[in-house]
Amino acid sequence: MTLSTASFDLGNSKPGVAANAAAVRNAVEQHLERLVATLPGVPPNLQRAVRHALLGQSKRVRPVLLFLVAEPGPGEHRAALDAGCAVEMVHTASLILDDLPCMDDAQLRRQQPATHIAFGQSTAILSAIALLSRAFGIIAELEDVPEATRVRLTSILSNAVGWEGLVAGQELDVNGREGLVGVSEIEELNWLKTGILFVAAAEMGAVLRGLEDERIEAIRRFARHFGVAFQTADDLLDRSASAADIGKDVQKDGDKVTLITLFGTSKAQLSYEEHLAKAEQALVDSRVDAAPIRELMQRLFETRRAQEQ
Ligand code: GRG
Repeated sequence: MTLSTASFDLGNSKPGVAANAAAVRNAVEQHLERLVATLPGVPPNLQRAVRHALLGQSKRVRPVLLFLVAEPGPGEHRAALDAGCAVEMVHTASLILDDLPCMDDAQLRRQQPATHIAFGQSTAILSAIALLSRAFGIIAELEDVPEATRVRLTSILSNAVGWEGLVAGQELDVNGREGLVGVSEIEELNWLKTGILFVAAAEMGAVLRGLEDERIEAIRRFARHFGVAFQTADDLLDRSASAADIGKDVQKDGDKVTLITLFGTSKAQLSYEEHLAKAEQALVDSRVDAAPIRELMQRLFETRRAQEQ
């Protein structure tokens, strides 16, 4: 795929000055649009379904996180955006599948009808597979990134998605919740469903940037706590927010075992605060530029707090 005319405008960020989270989010949005603007040879209905799922209203947390950790120089924006958008494609594929009647049976996603509602189940499943495959194609084709790095990125993403990753989390969520009896089991599920892709995104940013192992480990720790806090906040919102507020079905957890159903809202809130504190410590340990990452987290969690009220 060639994108030779693409520009990578990050608004008011200057070379050598860390990008701010909002500008990166805009750049991600534009880049996603470019990646699926013209898809010659793709059946029009499938193309519409892919665009519907991918370009719906989203916070774009994972690609923004990847980019902020990567801190690319001006000539390196494209690779960081490509890699971030690949993670976003994987995430979108997981949302399409999660919403299907045989899984969460959701109607609304990203402020619009879920993909299977808009296009039918068969096209929804095919668009998820298409997005998942394209994600790995993008990583394989990253320009100006050494082959060894591309292989490493592929391995990180593949492990995060596969049978020890998102897929395992979904299996436990759909068919194994009754086996969850304590905080650690539920947090393991939250890790597999959400934390693991946060960690993959952040680690991919760190690998693209060429950070040494000890700092990559701190980044992984940061993203793990951030992701688990994010999932707990999501569970809290499922109980308290309206569908119109968050643009997806609520009360979907129903009888599912979560931190909240087992231990109540205040325990879940406490766990969320503890994970945020640990995320902050790991961020400091990683010695990446923390300011824009804190900005990303503040925006996310402030919006969530407002929606909970
Ligand atoms: C083969 C890719 C693939 C997945 C198969 C279906 C499945 C396994 C996993 C589903 C995992 C899942 C849906 C977890 C929920 C994670 C979560 C917190 C989603 C909401 O993320 P946000 O809030 O959404 O970042 P937006 O829409 O803002 O991007």
